[in-house]
Amino acid sequence: MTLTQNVKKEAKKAGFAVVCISNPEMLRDLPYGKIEYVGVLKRPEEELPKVRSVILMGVYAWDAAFNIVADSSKLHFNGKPESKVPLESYQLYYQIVKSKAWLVAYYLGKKGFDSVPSVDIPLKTAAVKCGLGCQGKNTLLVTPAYGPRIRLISVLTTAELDIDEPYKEDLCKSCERCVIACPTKAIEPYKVKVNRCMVYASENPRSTDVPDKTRELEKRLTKRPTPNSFIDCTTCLEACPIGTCLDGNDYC
Ligand code: B12
Repeated sequence: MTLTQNVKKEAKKAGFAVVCISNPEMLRDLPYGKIEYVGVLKRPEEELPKVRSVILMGVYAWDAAFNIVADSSKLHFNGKPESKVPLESYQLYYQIVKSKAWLVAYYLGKKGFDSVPSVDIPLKTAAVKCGLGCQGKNTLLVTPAYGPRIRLISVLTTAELDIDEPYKEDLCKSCERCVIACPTKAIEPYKVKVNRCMVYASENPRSTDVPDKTRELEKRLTKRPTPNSFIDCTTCLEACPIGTCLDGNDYC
């Protein structure tokens, strides 16, 4: 077996449902830099200067629990913040994909290649470039087998691996169920109005750029299993019929 085949086998062994390989050259036109309202998307070279290949992997997120966020910025001790606890936010699926990705990075490390997981490159568009699926109207990566129910991570490596072909099909066609389903009307086909997305509102409880209506709906609709945790909204994702194979689903 070639190194590429072995890497893909390791990724599957680690529990990833999908895997594909790209390189910095193929990924040069992605939306790098500042994202409206939230964070910065980095180039693979900023994460690992001698990177030769970028492995994109996704876990199948089959349960709402993947989206639990434990957020100490709102620590609820009789309404007063607890200053001894550091401000941190843990989203369960990031812990899951990172622990699995390290197994792939270690495998390549043992073969002599510098390798590091990254969630800071533009994961959706990178995944499209090596064939995992298309970017849907909800702007998420939509895969033929799992729809958008995939959570992504990359491993950057100095190993020269065989790259996969970009995905060409538009799986959404005329479907707009995600656009219709969003309670705050945050989605236009292929675009999210970030400050209207309930996920942005839950993750930024003190942001003043969230419209009152969105804030009100977020408070009412977001599930809070404990005072300091919430389950990120996935309405636009759950509305997607691709990869669900329910009775009467034409997409199966
Ligand atoms: C910032 C961010 C957010 C922000 C902003 C969302 C956004 N769309 O940017 C907020 C907080 C709102 C958010 C919410 C969610 N997120 Co988020 N988020 C990210 C992050 C960090 C970057 C996303 C990004 O690239 N933004 C940059 C902008 C430019 O990208 P964009 O909106 O996709 O814009 C493109 C399209 O509009 C497209 N476009 C425009 N016109 C057209 C026309 C056509 C025809 C086409 C094809 C495309 C197209 O071009 C633009 C540039 O590429 C990624 C992790 C990562 N490192 O990639 C996770 C990520 C995208 N999020 C993810 C998830 C799951 C969610 C949520 C479901 C919440 C949750 N449970 O975690 C919601 C879904 C909301 C939604 N529909 O986007 C997953 C998606 C997995 C997947 N299958 O795609 C990721 C990849 C995280 C991960 N590790 O898996 N997220």
